[in-house]
Amino acid sequence: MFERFAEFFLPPQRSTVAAEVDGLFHFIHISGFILFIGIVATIVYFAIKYRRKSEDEITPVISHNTRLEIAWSVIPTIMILIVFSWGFRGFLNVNTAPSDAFEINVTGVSWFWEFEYPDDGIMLTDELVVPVNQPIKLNMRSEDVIHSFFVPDFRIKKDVLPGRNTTTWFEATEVGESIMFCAEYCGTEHSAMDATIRVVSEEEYEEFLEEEAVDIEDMPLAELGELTFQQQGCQSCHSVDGTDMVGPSMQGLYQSERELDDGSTVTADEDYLRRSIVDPRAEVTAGYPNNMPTFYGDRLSDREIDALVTYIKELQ
Ligand code: HEC
Ligand SMILES: [Cu+2]
Repeated sequence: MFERFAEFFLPPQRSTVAAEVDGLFHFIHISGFILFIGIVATIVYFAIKYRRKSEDEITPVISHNTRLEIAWSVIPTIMILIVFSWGFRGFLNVNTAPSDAFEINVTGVSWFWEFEYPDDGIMLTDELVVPVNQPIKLNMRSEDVIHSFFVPDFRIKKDVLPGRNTTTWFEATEVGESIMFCAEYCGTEHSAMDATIRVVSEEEYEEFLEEEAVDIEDMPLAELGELTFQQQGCQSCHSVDGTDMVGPSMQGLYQSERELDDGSTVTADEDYLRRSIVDPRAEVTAGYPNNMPTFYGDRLSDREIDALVTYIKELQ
């Protein structure tokens, strides 16, 4: 019964800390509700009982009531101490990852998330794949502004800051998909800054690692370009079907005349495409904000950049 009641108000409990967080939430919620009813009922009762009954009625002088004063000091103090110790225990629990946790690096970029598996050389953007019943520690930082990593099903939320590392952790308790999103308003595409967390069994996780570790050296350039385009979050700002997003669409870009914000024009040849990726702030297309991330030059290999250029050229 209580479980049903809990899930009526809150998302499913899918991590080891969820039940404790919810317990405290319901304690505060229900005791607040009981107090509210009690206080309102007392107000109504007193208003009726002690209403002015005649013109010359005089109120008796009562200076204090010791028993009542002790009661209304001690009871709330006890309740606050319960909430404090319960909350503090939860706070420590949520902030201290178990020492055997598996680590994943998370980077918030306006407006997508990157999940990097340092030991396996895997980088994902639109989903995070993790094994069930295994503590996962997230080392998080932001590439630009303040973002916030929020997974309602796991009851975790932590700010992700530029120039500083923050961490959080979770242990998923069932196989399935949960949604995570940015909970700090961070600009135009903030509402699209989400990702799926796919919790899989131990065996499926092994399979996932094998699949992801595809030999990129053997991949045809255009295919690698498409993969890189998705894995590097390009698609969160650029469409490939002509739709205008934060940045211009990549469709039909190759060989077109681009007008820059200093009034000059250039032809979008291979070299321009490459320059736009490795040094995006040098030439800014008119009518668009100058906010493409500048890290791609360092991050991508020459082959990956060639692959992106090949892929964009084919989007006619
Ligand atoms: C945060 C949003 C964002 C991301 C992520 C992003 N870009 Fe951009 N990009 C822009 C914006 C805005 C412009 C237009 C302003 C400018 O020229 O810098 C642009 C311009 C470009 C241009 C030149 C387009 C033109 O009209 O001449 C190319 C090519 C490009 N981006 C490719 C990429 C690739 C490839 C990636 C991924 C590796 C990527 N971008 C990631 C926002 C982004
Ligand atoms: Cu954000």
